[in-house]
Amino acid sequence: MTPASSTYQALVDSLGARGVDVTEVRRALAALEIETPSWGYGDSGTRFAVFSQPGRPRDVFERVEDAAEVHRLTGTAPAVALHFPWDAVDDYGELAQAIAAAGLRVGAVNPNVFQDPDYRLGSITNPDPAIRGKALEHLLECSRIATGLGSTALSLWFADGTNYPGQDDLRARRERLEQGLAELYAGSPAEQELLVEYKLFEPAFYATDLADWGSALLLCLALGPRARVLVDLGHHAHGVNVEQIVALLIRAGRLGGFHFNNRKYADDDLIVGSVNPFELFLIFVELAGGGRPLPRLTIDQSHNVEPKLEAMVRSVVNLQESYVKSLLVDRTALSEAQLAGDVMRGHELLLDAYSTDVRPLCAQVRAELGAAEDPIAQLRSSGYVEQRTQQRDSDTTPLKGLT
Ligand SMILES: [Mn+2]
Repeated sequence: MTPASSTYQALVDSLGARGVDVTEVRRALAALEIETPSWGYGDSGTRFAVFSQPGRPRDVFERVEDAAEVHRLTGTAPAVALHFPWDAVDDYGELAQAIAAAGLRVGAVNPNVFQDPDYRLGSITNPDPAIRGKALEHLLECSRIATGLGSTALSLWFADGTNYPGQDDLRARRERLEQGLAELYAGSPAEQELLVEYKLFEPAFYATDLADWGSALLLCLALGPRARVLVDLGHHAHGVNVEQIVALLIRAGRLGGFHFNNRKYADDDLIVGSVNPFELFLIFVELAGGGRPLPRLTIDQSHNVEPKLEAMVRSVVNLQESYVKSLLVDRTALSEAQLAGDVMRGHELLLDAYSTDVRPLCAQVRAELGAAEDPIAQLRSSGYVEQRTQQRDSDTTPLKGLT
């Protein structure tokens, strides 16, 4: 017996003694699916600098290649979320083929209505109807691209908002938002989910048009059943209880998905679970205990000083571990403690699960999936990054897509 397998067996024995159905936990982890973002692989930066990394992908085809490597190592990242026009190509059939050949599928499609100079005062809330029309046309185009690529979700985030009191009429902006998205809803196919993401502030510093889960939920309720709220961990005020938002949205049947990342201050887009792993665990406790299938789970991060591929692998591994820990919560005992008003027992039951070292179990399941027992070590020893650096940084062939 190898040291790794003896550690695994010890964990299985101790979980069994606690009454955990280990087979069920392993099955659940094997079924976990995380979408990684194409935009998380390429160059990114802060407002102050972009630090290019050796071997970074230069177009969507190379970003897909890196996403496939993350899935190969972790076994849990079979879908890649795309962003347009960043991932725009002339031939979407060719892109679909490349994604399938890499063993992946397309996750959510993310339109971009925040970069064009026309959107200085907003996209679908802009006071100028012509600019609102342009934004709506891009959203509808992305809906068509999503359909063509076999994606079942359009993930919507709007940078819309105002910087000064009096800059625009708050109610008029809301009306424009509702009208524009109602047109998108009507113009998108029945199998396409519309995920509505909210964010407290930035780039708007006075009033963001979709600032919180309440404003997103009201919009979704007005639009219809396939409009659901997307929660991004970096988009709340400090101290906001995100797991409670998750519980409320699950209860309302309107939790559409997650953008995982972590933050210390604002929308920092750090590796998920790196700053506040306990919060991540508590979110999974709500997700796993909601009595519904998990919603769409996507990573939305920007890796600036850390190696991008390793950061993505670490993120998926952190999600695997957090999810497994949430499955270890003794729900029956928890419910009994809660009904009995036993405050400390209820809290202790969560700590029991959170404090369990689940790494051997995750390693075992990854191995069974044909992925890596230790994905980080395998990435480092495989030479993947070095090979891509050599190939990509010396290749002068014109690229097929936008960078
Ligand atoms: Mn996001």
